[in-house]
Amino acid sequence: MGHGFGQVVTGTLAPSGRAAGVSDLDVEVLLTEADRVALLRAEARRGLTATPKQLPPKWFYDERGSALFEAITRQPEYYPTRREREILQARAGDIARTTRAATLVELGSGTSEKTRLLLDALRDAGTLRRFMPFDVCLPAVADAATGLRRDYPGLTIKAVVGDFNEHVRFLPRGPDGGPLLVAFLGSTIGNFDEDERSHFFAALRLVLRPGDWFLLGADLVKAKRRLDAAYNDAAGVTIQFNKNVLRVLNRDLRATFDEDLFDHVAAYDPARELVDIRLRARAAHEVKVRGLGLTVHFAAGEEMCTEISTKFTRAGLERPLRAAGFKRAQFWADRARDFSLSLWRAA
Ligand code: AVJ
Repeated sequence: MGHGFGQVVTGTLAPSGRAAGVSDLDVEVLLTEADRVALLRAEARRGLTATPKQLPPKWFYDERGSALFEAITRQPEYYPTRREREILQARAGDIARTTRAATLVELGSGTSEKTRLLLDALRDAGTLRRFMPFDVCLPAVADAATGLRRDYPGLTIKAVVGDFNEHVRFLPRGPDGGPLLVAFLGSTIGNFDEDERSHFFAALRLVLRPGDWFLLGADLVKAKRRLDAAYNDAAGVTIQFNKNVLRVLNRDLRATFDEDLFDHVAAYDPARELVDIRLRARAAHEVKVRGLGLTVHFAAGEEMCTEISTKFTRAGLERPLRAAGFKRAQFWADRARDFSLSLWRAA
């Protein structure tokens, strides 16, 4: 991508901070609200004028989108969250004893619910001093930080607002020493294509120092019928989540998308080992994106890609990590071998 954002604003959010209840929160803003809208504009313009049309998945996650994703994780068909929690429950103690991390960074932290398993284990090991939730959405990091501050009184919390695709390289390291553990959970890595994945691992590796750690949650290749079910839940929550990106464009770019003119389409492609998630136009129509001065034509049946969710084999996952200079310490799966958690050392 390579947009020139990244004006760094450090400090304590005043009570006028735009998320409620975040006064006194130590926040480093790598992506300001103005940057966020500029990035959305650039990415929406590029994606809506491309053939085929596409939109990056990060724009699902306004407050409503984040809540819809949380609801997805509770659907019976959506196994990844439960499987990853199972592994974390079994291994958090190992992770804490192996890494002896002083700082835990969580990329794409969302509600940080599973992170508590790591925080508890690191606290019990007696090494943890600092937690840094890192997310594109200020309200999401602020909520996470506020809840954790109550429950972990001895912990220093520094929230970071950024786009981890762009901003991992600006991750504030601090002078305080002690190993850093960067956690990237939930198989968010599956949203990246091959190039983005290699670029991300390389950028992350440059931030880490020898003795630092990377913990990666990644979903594994499995039967198509289970993957198709996981991304087409019977309650229809995934439909709403997918269409939420249209609401975000309507609100932030003054667009005129009509959700009812699109169908949710999600299917596992075994050849590419990914779930391809799209919105398909039910009828030919035009959408105005006033914020971009753009009119976008959709043909009947035209599909716009809104997300890929890559599924991994162990070898396919490990190759680009090794290429980026990581050394594997552990590779764990749940009992059903549905999901993986792997621990990597910067070397
Ligand atoms: C948050 C990217 C891991 O790919 O499974 C869930 C998002 N999309 N259902 C995934 C998602 C549709 C999720 N990630």
